[in-house]
Amino acid sequence: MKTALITGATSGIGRATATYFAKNHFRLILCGRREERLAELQDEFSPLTRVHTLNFDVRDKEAVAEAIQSIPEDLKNIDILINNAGNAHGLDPIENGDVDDWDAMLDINVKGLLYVSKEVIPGMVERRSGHIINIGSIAGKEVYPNGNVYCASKHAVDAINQGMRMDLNQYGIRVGAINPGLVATEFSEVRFKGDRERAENVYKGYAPLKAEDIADIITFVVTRPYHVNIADLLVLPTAQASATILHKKV
Ligand code: NDP
Ligand code: 8X3
Repeated sequence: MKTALITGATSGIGRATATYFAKNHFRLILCGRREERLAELQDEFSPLTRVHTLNFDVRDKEAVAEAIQSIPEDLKNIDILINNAGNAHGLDPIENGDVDDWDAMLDINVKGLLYVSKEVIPGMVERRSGHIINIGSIAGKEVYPNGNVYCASKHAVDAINQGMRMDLNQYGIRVGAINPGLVATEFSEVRFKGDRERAENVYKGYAPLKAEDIADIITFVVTRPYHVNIADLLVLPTAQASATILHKKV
């Protein structure tokens, strides 16, 4: 049975992916900062599979290394890495951007993804096997007004995904990105710093993707035969045609 490590498993796409993987009896290493949610996941999935939780902030290099090195022996051979932890912070024109928001997006979405990968990849290289899924975004394919630094962070994920695939090709490690459009999760609540009304408005007037839609696709991707690597997927709600074209019913 495969072992999967999911970052950002406490909410949204990561949590839904954990649910799909648990139903498929993948062994799970679930990561996030919110300890009580990790405890809930442990209780929920333990009847289905082996679950281990890791509580760390992906921005903290030492904490990432310590947490991943502490993984129990029977789970150390990670077959699947889902680099999912991330968020947008703010939606401001560049001239009004908050430097702390910029730091958060670059430190979490880009550097955090790298820190986790740095700890997991050597084992995959040694075993000549593994599958890495990087969660990018339509914001990594297009830039939209006020998206500036979030878009930059997801364009970086796109580049890292391509670079990882090239460098790890010789070891038989599969690397691919899933790039969603609008998915109704806690994403907008984080982006708008707890402003629920503004966050809910993002998903009103059309049918956004659900976290489960992306989890279903991730599960499909990681269950293909070994010779199949789904390298790069853009997944949009039907109402969305691009980063800026969204058909809302008013
Ligand atoms: P959520 O806000 O629901 O989930 C984000 C997850 O990331 C949480 O589990 C959170 O856990 C974790 N996380 C955030 N910051 C940190 C940190 N510093 N250290 C460790 N974990 C962290 O959003 P989504 O599920 O929507 O987002 C998941 C991924 O999907 C992100 O990379 C996002 O950019 C991407 N995405 C989302 C889209 C959307 O429309 N929702 C569209 C395209 C891409 P905790 O707070 O417990 O640490
Ligand atoms: C999340 C989707 O359009 O808010 O990456 O950037 S969007």
